[in-house]
Amino acid sequence: MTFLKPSDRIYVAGHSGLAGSAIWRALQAQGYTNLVGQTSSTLDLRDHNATADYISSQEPDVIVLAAAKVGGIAANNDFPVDFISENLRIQTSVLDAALTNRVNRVLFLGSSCIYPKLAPQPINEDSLLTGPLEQTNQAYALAKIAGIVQVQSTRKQYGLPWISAMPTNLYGPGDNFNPAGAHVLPALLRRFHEATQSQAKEVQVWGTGSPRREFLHVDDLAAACIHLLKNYDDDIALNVGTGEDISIKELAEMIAQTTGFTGRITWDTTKPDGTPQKLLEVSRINATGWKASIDLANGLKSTYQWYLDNVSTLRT
Ligand code: GFB
Repeated sequence: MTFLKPSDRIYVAGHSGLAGSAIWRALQAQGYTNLVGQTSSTLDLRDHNATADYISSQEPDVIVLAAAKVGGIAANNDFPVDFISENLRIQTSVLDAALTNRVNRVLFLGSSCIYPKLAPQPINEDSLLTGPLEQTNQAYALAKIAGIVQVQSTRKQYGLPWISAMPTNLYGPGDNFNPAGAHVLPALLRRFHEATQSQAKEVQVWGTGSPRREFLHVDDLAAACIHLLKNYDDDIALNVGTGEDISIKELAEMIAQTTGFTGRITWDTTKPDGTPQKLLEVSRINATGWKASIDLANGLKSTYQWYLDNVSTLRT
């Protein structure tokens, strides 16, 4: 069952972001060269009409919807209106236009933070919508859940083989290292790097350090997305993860070692911890033949090197 042909025109919405740029790179490396994409400055996906015009002009065979307004716990906590409004507009713009043009294959990216705050761990796909959400990112989570339900509804009402994936926390080249909006891994890489450079005696990390997080390198995610586009056709948004997690404290210690920081680590418990744990159960996707391959120690090293090579031109 192959849904992806080398000649297919593939629109990667969000192709300059963390996930989208990795998917673009992986598609090119696998010989898919009929790729189209627009940056947010040339096409505002929150604009329903502009998006409809673009998709009908490009007539893609496949759309990967990797565009979203994303951010770490602080950004989600501080700007919930932006996260729900912008993501709902981006999703309905792209998915409505994909339906109007009967785009045969759509892959929508969810996020592991959309599971219930206290879902049994590791989290099985069947846990979706079975309990209250984590307050700090409920707005974003509800937008993402709406996207998954719109994909499932299109399968039911129109019979189109659209699918969704549910990635865990992502990291890697092209990440957002801006302290205000960054996720924990890039935020700490930058903070520990700068502390080492300035020979600071201590680095303060948010929260208690006890929450646990699973980190998937974005090149692993990209390989999973292409694998699913080729082989998967069902309603469930398959979990995409490594199946392992670590505490924020262990992550901070790994990043201190990666960046050569030897000072003290202190904890700012006025900052939120967020979900205690969100480890994904990945037996379903593993059974389809995909497994994560980039371990966190090596992924951290290569991402730190990417940061050093690009720090002068980074999104700040
Ligand atoms: O990646 P992150 O910001 O978001 O991780 P979530 C937050 C965890 O890392 C919390 C701790 O326990 C924070 O207290 N942390 C420690 C820090 N130091 C820092 C720091 O300097 N910056 C940040 N950001 N965190 C997000 C959702 O949840 O997961 C998003 O809010 C998205 O919607 C993302 O889904 C994947 O992992 O808690």
